[in-house]
Amino acid sequence: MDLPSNEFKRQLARPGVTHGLLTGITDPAMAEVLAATGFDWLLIDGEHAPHDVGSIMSQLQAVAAYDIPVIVRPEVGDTVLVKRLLDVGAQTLLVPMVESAAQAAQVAAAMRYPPNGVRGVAASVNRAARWGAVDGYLQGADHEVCLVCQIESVPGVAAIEEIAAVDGVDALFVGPTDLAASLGLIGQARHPDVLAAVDDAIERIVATGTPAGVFAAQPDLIERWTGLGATFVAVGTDVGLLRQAATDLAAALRTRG
Ligand code: 3PY
Ligand code: MG
Repeated sequence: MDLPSNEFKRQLARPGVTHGLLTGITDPAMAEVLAATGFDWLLIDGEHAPHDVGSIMSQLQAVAAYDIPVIVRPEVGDTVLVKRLLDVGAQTLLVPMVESAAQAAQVAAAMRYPPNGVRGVAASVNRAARWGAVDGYLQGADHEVCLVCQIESVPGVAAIEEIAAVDGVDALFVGPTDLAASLGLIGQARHPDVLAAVDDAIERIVATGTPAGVFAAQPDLIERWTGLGATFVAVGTDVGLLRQAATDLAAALRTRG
């Protein structure tokens, strides 16, 4: 069989804006429910959700039946963890808190086989190669991986141009929540100084010619940051959407008496 194409990487190369959802509920059924709702991509959140490599594989398997690409966010861009996630079939990784070109280069190397990188080789026993059924997996895998570095701290913002220039970095994604904390404004992601810092980060990423993404869960912020050139936007989380819908329903029932 053919090596699975990385549709998220193809989306990045096309003009236009894509919208995705974060999933932090670890059950495979949750990813499957979201896969059929019409979004352009899903992001499995291994940074903040209680995931392990096995539960991430189960969500990837559930979503594989649907026509939607998946990004996986590991808790850290550790070389061994990156290898394990790629081996279970993740193709796009969103690595949190990248703050230097050296850090980005380490993750880029972890995602590619020698001589391009340092990824360990075991194609016949991993899901990425469909347990050995994919022809030419080892030769083609480097072309289908996609690295998105998350910019979400003052040092990360300062290093945007250097990080974007690293070979193997495909896109940068701005995290307003952690950036607010790094600016001394924890919990105030809508503070004018935070919004201005996100504006600046997006404009500078766009100026490098690298695709820019951002987390923006409110319509005005989606408009603001796509207006500055962000082309892939995480617009919500499963927990947030579920909680809001349940809270609204309960409130509506209470007002009926
Ligand atoms: C942040 O805003 O810090 C994020 O990580 C968004 O996903
Ligand atoms: Mg963050």
